Amino acid sequence: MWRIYQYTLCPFSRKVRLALAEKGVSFELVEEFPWQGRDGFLEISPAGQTPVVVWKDNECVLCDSTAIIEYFEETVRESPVLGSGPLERAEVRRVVSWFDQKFFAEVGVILLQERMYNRLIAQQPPNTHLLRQAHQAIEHHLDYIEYLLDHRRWLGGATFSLADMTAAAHISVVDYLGAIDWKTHDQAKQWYSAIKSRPSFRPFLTERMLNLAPPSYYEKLDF
Ligand SMILES: N[C@@H](CCC(=O)N[C@@H](CS)C(=O)NCC(=O)O)C(=O)O
Repeated sequence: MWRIYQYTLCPFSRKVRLALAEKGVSFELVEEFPWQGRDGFLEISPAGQTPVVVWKDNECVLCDSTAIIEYFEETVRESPVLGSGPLERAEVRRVVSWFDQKFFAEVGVILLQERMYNRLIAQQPPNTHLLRQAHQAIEHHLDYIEYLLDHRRWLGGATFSLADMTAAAHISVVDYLGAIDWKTHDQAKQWYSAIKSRPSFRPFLTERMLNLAPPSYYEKLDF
């Protein structure tokens, strides 16, 4: 059985969990908080980052969400997540990179730092200036999702793909932290609602970070 070292609000771990579940790969979860810098964890993760995916007694160790998913895409033929042709795969990878890099830098990492880490670990008040910037950036990203959905059925093209899983993974963490105003983004809301209903996504609705509750609408399919 594969094991995923992760914590519930890590968007990159959510992305890997979604992709593996969609491909029908079974796994168990090991809770790992990267900021603790645990010795045993640094042995399998040189960068000290989650997620890490491990087979049995570290016979096979995979790090970095993109490298992990590419490995499973190459070794498990069922339910490809990157798309079918080279052009489609290039577009899926572009959207994945948009959310892993741009969205995470402008929104995700700020909210995780200010609303999770500062509150639970550093016990400091959040930086309201940074939070305001992140909230403004969320609006642009939701607009961009709606722009893509004006032109195609799913974010990466005609079929549900890793582009949708990655975007939903990042958005779900920010949604858990109460930062999304869905009222002004109906099209993005419909897209996210469809992903929330998938069996691969369901575990996220009920998982909780200790001492940090999500808003009440977070777990609702009709929110
Ligand atoms: N490029 C990595 C990024 C992973 C990442 O940034 N993970 C965060 C948790 S969400 C982490 O471990 N941060 C701790 C650190 O960077 O020291 C991936 O795609 O897996």
